[in-house]
Amino acid sequence: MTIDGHLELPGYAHVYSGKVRDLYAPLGDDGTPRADQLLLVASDRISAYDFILDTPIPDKGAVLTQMSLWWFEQVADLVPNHIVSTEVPAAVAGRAVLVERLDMLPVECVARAYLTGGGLNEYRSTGAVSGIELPEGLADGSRLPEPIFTPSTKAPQGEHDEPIPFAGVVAEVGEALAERARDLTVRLLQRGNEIATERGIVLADTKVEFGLRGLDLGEGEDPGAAIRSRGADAEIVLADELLTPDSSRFWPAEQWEPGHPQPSYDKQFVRDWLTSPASGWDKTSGEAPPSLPEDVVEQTRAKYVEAYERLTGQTFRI
Ligand code: PZK
Repeated sequence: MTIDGHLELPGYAHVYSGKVRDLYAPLGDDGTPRADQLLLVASDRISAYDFILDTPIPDKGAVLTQMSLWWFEQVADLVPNHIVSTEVPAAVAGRAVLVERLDMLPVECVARAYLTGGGLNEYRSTGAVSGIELPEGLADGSRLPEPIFTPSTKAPQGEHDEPIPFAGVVAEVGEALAERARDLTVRLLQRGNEIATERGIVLADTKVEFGLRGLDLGEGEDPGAAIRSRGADAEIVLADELLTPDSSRFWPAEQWEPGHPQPSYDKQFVRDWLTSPASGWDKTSGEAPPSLPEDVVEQTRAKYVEAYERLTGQTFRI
């Protein structure tokens, strides 16, 4: 471990760390970072109430990585993906993938099949979400008549993404690419729910990341300008993770009941303990949350493994 918390991986240069994942660039024969590939490493870190907890959930990174890989296969007929290889250093075995380096679209592609969170707030104040008029009388957790595209900005680390209308995506990437990203995002969530709901999991919403293959950026060229002018001629590729509990709200299908916030499939034990008197923590205090007790860690690990096993029908092995 380095002082700033990421792993020291021989043959790789650390590029960037998100809240729960790290990016590395493989070094080429000349010892410099390759421009065409990245190593995406999922950690066992977990967030709750906008904090990264100091207690890891063992195997979370591996479960979510294997789940993404499985989902990529389930949607391979809809869109190509960025995976190059699952052969990775032993230190990150099972929780890292080697991926094709793409030119990422500068927007968050979000689809919602059920109404909750920020979408519900928008609906309550305007009757619409992302400019899409919805029927009256919807409640927290209601299933939408059909999944909708509700994009947001890509906020810098530590800031929150802001919802934008579809026209904002068009302004960033051009109309043809905006329409492709919208249609793909909605189809991915639809496919996800066709599979997940019959296996006991509702995917309320999801955030997906797309990149472009073959944009062929010139030296010093502005990527945004290149995407707007030539993006529609490039190939759109699914990147990052797909339909995991970190990118999507997972709800237990059996307990789904509109009219109140739905329990989280994966994080409910963590939330319940953190907001119970046992934790001694006040989520409005601004203080960092306390470490999790062993039983909460173990129950939460079991939920991630259960989600993987229910979805894939495969036994999780590290
Ligand atoms: C890329 N992120 C988000 C993910 C982090 C940050 N295939 C790609 N090509 C180029 N860039 C990215 C990807 C992917 N995936 C993804 N940022 C850039 C991210 C994981 C860990 F720290």
